[in-house]
Amino acid sequence: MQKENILITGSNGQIGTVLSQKLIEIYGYDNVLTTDIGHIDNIHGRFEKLDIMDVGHFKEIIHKYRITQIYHLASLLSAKGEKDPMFTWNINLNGLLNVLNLAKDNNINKIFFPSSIAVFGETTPKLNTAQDVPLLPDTVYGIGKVTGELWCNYYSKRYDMDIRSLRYPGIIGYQSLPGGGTTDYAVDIFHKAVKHEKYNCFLEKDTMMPMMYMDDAIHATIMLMEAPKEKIKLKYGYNIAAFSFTPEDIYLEIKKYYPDFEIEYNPDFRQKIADSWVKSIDDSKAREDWAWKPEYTFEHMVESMIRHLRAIYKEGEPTLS
Ligand code: AKB
Repeated sequence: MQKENILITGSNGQIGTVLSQKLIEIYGYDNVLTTDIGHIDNIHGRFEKLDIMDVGHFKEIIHKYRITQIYHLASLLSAKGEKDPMFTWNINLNGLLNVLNLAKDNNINKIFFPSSIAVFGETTPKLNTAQDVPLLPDTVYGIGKVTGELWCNYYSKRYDMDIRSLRYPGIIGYQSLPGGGTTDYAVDIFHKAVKHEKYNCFLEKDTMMPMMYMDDAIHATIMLMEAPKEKIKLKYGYNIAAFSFTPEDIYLEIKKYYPDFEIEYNPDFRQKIADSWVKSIDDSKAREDWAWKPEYTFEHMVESMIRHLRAIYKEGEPTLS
């Protein structure tokens, strides 16, 4: 069996932090290289500073570490991306094209591209949204994900490359903090509750969005990447789903653990982004093709988040990415 050497871009991010540790656990410390634009202390793996726009340096690193697989997580998220659309487009789309071209020319045998529910938009049916639906996103992040999926599909077919992709819903985990997304509130709210502080929510109380616990998101990623190639029928982002809820739903569930917990709703520009996305997802294609199934229910996720964050805060203020 060929020895795999895995490179992760954006490994300091919300998903990257956790996925890196999982990949090290599976493939071993010496077979995983974490990379990001800067270093942070809570990555416990081999690390190289890497700007994905610096193709020359990127190529050197691929050769130096004999990289065979790339998990390309580096990108700006939906809310932050709106601050400078051209900059976001450059990093998110041209960054992906750098990865695809380097992979094509340097014997990379597998690539992971994270897509998102941000591909959906105004013309997409909002409930139980199927795999193949109209996509007309309102954010530059969403445009980058739709276009990114199309490029992945193109490179897979044109150059016979093994590129795999998931459309992540909002991800909730205790191990890391998200930054710059629209679904971030669903992580922030836990930190406030555990610290006995009031939460100021940037969305309306009845804004329903698809979400997933971090453990399930990592599990889905590993399942997809380890599935036999013939099982991967879609060369673009697979829908995956776990549960959907509103800020009021999660507030009321957390209140069961913290009866004095208070929330205030002050929607800002992120409300429009959330409204343009869908409310629930049909992930039957992923279930059929590679046997995807989430483990965590909404209630189980809330219990687990609170249990872990209580333990983390007992040690003092957490040093999360
Ligand atoms: C965001 O809110 O931008 C991300 C996403 C859903 O892709 N969490």
